Amino acid sequence: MLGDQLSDGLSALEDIDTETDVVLMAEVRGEATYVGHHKQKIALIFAAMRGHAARLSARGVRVRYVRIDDPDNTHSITGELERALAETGCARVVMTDCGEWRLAEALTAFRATSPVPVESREDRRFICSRDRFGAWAGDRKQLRMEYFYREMRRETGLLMDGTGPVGGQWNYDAENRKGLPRGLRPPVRARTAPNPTTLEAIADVARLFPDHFGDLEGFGWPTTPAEARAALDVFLADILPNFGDWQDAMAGGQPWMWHGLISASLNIGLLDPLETCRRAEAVYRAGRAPLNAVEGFIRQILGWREFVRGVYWLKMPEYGRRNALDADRALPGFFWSGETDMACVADAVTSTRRHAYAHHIQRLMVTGNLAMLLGVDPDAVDDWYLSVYADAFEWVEMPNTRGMATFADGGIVGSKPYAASGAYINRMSDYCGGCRYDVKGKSGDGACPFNRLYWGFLERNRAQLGGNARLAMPYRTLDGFGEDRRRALLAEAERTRTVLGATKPVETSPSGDSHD
Ligand code: FAD
Ligand code: DLZ
Ligand code: SF4
Repeated sequence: MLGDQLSDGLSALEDIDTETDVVLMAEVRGEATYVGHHKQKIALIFAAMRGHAARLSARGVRVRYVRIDDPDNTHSITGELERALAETGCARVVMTDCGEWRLAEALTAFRATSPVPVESREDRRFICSRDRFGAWAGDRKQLRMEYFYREMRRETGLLMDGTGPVGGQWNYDAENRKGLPRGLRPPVRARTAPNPTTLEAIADVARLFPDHFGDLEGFGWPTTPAEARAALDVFLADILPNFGDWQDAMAGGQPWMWHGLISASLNIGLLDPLETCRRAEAVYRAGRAPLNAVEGFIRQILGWREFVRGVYWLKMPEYGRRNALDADRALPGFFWSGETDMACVADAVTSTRRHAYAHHIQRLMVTGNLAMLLGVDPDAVDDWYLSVYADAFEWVEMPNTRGMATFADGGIVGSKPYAASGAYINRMSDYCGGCRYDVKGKSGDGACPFNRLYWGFLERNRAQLGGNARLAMPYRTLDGFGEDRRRALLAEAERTRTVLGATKPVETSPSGDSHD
């Protein structure tokens, strides 16, 4: 049982015989360092694994639990499988399909040479199976989340009125793009106080992974299903009603806004996605939250989360090599340090460092947008996103990064790049007022770097993007600038790329030990 398979009812355990069977769980350096995960992510996984093992043991299940500081630990999942087989004499291995291509490959290789039969069962915690997604994708020319989402609504009956969507519309996104009115502050959010098991895991990570990126102080993630449910209860009652209206808004020093903070709990198995959607629907049906909020929330889980997972398994491993815009720059060092005068970027990185969290619009429109405008190599972008967030697992991280945020997949996840100048960030946040740069400035050192990078991005990628109908308007504007101004803009954007990218990036070693 892997560190993101901590669900009751996991397929590998559904017919467990507590007389004879042994559950293997192993804390291994291989998984903790294949990228330099944020310290909070490692602490979360270790705490949640330890808690889950204790609950299984209390139910009479025999658990072979290998701790990170076990002197005999081989520090890889397959190494621990081999050691367990040798020491227990078990006659077969049963597992649940693993979530990342990298480890799935290693387990396939293990299976090929295993002395005992190895069975890998479907991960039934997802709403849409990989086969079901493959059947939906079929030979469609384009995979669009919206059409997939409608199928999922019909199949699950979520927010359905007979055969049609509740309220007559499938998607209320247009109502969910409001900027934050001046003076409106997001609610104070209660985090989960670390329980004794969590405190012990935090201490272990501080001792064993001191050089990994990120702070451990202020750790507030649920590490048990009960804690995750309690946090979800509070969200559904108090926060969800406003989730829709301010879903795309950002504010300085406000990491949480009206977001659910549930991705890490969902991804490691402390919460069930379908049950979470049904509970949100019940809040709407009881008249305690408006439709735009509840539909928006359910769409993120039933739509986006399931869609990106389907795309990942459909397209890997080729997807992980995609680089449609030939991006080749290094990731600037301020993605790790947060030391930049760009107030929006500094705030997103600060939140990331402190909490192993940034909300969706920060990931998409601030750091992701900037990485795309700068032309950062998608491998470096993936490495960063996979390292820095508590909820990061490649099946969900990669399609968001290589697909949604940077268009490196060439249009599989989204129909156009989410490229934006400073005007978008200004409209959706209060960052620009306190920034050294002038968001309205078009050129010169004092002008917002996003502005010239945006036009430079369009000009630089004209061959790949010029024919995209959804970019017709910005390209018309760019063409209206005339040849000389376009050339000057491109030159200034290139200088900005060099100046911003010139900060020596911290090497991303496989152990990630130099990330802080
Ligand atoms: P909320 O805003 O409250 O949304 C509720 C839930 O919907 C989330 O918990 C999540 O499970 C799901 N969801 C929302 N948007 C997406 C999405 N685009 N794709 C998949 N699920 C979604 N999410 C991860 O779980 N892991 C990642 O590694 C990850 N990397 C990302 C990288 C980039 C570049 C971008 C743009 C997005 C990424 N996301 C990732 C999606 C999204 O940003 C996070 O799921 C969300 O910020 C988590 O916070 P929350 O629980 O408060 O979300
Ligand atoms: C992320 C992670 C970490 C940090 N540590 C472990 C671990 O020690 N043992 C384990 O079984 N799983 C861990 N994980 C989660 C795995 O990386 C994850 O299960 C795979 O990447 C498949 O999604
Ligand atoms: Fe970000 Fe530009 Fe606004 Fe500064 S002016 S906060 S860099 S968008």
